[in-house]
Amino acid sequence: MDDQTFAQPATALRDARSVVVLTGAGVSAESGIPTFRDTMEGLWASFDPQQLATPEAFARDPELVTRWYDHRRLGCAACEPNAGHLALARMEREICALGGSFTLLTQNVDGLHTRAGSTDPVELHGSVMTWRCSQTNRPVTPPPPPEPWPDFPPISPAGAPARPDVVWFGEALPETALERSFAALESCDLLLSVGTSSVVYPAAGFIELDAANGARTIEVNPQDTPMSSNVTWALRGKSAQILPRLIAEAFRAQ
Ligand code: BJW
Repeated sequence: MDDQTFAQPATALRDARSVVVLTGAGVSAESGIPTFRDTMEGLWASFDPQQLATPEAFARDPELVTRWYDHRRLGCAACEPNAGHLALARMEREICALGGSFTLLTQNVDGLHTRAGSTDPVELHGSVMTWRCSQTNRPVTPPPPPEPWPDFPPISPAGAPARPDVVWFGEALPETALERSFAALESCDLLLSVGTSSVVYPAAGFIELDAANGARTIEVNPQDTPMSSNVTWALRGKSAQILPRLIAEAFRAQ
């Protein structure tokens, strides 16, 4: 991709007063975390993530579902943020230093944005690192990584199965996360959508919503998505390569 491809989106980023970034699993791919729709490997190769990430699967087979999530909890804890996460943390610092506002909305449950230095990202789909009682919703603390839960499903002090604090298909997103998202989207003049297949709602609708509000939009993804035809600029490639380049171009010393 030549420098010319970055010129317009980089200028838009530098001039934006209110920036929203929406991330998906692709941003963590180069940390070694498989994307949600990647084929699963090893023991989990025969399972479909879309079938496991549901309240129905947990009710039917809590042992299987909690084993899968604990496998992912320990996998995420063993991974490090990559250049894409670090670039987004820098983007926040640069925009805020210029007096602008910056909001990071993530569909990821891996906690890597916080570990990379992003301030208070909105975790739309929760976190695999925190767990709660499935009956009372009170937090239940998992063993520190790399220790797995001793039993599956883990049982909360209230005597009910514990579950990861993530949002499954058919469940409502956390109210405060939605409120913060819509408040940021309403006033935003630039939205970046990074590493998401744009098929899971409500996050998949954010690009259309912002485009309708007159914001400019940038998609960073190696592949087309159902939202690609709606974006102002599509930057095709891996986020760990594209984001550092975009930011270097936008915020290089004048
Ligand atoms: C790279 C890369 C690199 C690769 N660099 N990029 C409207 C229309 C139709 C359906 C619905 C609708 N509204 C709601 C629904 C139903 C449903 C839904 O959207 N279904 C669709 C599948 C059709 N939505 C819901 O159920 C939501 N709930 C809801 O709306 O509730 C309403 C309600 C209100 C009141 C009461 C009750 C209910 C909840 C959705 C929750 C989604 N949860 C999951 C699981 C979380 C836990 C877990 O991780 O296990 O979240 S599903 C899964 O998808 C996960 C992800 O966050 C999410 C998005 O996936 P993502 O991040 O985009 O990953 P991938 O794998 O799909 O894509 C990776 C991308 O990266 C690809 O594009 C690659 O090309 C790219 N990539 N390498 C950059 N290096």
